[in-house]
Amino acid sequence: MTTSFGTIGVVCGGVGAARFLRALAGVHPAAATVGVVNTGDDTVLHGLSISPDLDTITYTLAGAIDPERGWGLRDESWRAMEALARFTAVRPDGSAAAPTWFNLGDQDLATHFYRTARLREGATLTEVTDEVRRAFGLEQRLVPMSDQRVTTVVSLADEGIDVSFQEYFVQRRHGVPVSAVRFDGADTALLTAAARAAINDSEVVVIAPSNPLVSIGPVRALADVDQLLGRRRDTVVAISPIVGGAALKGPADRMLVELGHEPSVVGVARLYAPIASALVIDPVDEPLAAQVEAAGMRAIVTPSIMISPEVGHELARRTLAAAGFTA
Ligand code: FO1
Repeated sequence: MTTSFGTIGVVCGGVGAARFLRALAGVHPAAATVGVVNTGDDTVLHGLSISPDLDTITYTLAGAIDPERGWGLRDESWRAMEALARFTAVRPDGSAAAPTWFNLGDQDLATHFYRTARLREGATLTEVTDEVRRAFGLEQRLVPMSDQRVTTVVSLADEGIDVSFQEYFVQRRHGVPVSAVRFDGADTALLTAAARAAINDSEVVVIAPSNPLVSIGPVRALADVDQLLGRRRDTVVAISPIVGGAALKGPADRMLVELGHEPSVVGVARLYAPIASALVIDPVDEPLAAQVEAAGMRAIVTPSIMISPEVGHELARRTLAAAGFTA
């Protein structure tokens, strides 16, 4: 067993990852944690560069997240969105101006204004993310998976069209069947140097309880990521986002089925076995532990629904211990 303040790298999507990072901060120094964050959900609306997963994690760690929604800022107002609605009546057919289906709160807009302006000045997303992190007073480091654009594209089974992730997730409330997912730009986009270091050099890498297909999938689609993780899989631990056959949040369970995977911890284990040696599963899934092991991963059984800080801390401790690391 190692006891140290070594760096923990966490491969992250949105809400589940944010809550895990918050829990991790209770058992490990925040400054020794690096989140490698999915940017496949990023979008441009009103000319603004929006990075939902980066912002969800930043706001959660800063204690500024809206606790009910799990995204956006608490005590938010929506005056800008209300004012935008005025223009939808006069918008000519075919114009995409003034979209109101994606809700941007008045304070949240400030983050997008800043990110957009800095990117236009030539800053990288890595630099801007660090500036936003410092503005919110976070000690954890957060790094985008890539400084180049990678776009998660979802093929809709019924409509027979391809849409961006947010058009699927928010506009259609992730309520329509999906026939395929792809990550445009992932074949040429580079893992950022900071993300590569977090994945390669951290003492432990945790794959957060995020959607394996559309949150962790875009990170894995970048060149080298699976090889880097696979080379050190003994110290890579994943936390299942599926508990009792259902997603803790979002459409992961339905997506797994629609894309040909089993919607259970066993399906998750089959996806992660090449890159991680252990899968943390909730006691409700203990009967499937042998199948997780048959899929090639050690099953670590511990409560994984972070209903209280204590449960979160124990989850974080057990996750690190699974890689031989004591917090
Ligand atoms: N999710 C919604 O369900 N509806 C929204 O209108 C919405 C707006 C939004 C604005 C900024 C932001 O950072 C996140 C937002 N989200 C919204 C959440 C976002 O779509 C999801 O968290 C992810 O992309 C999935 O991880």
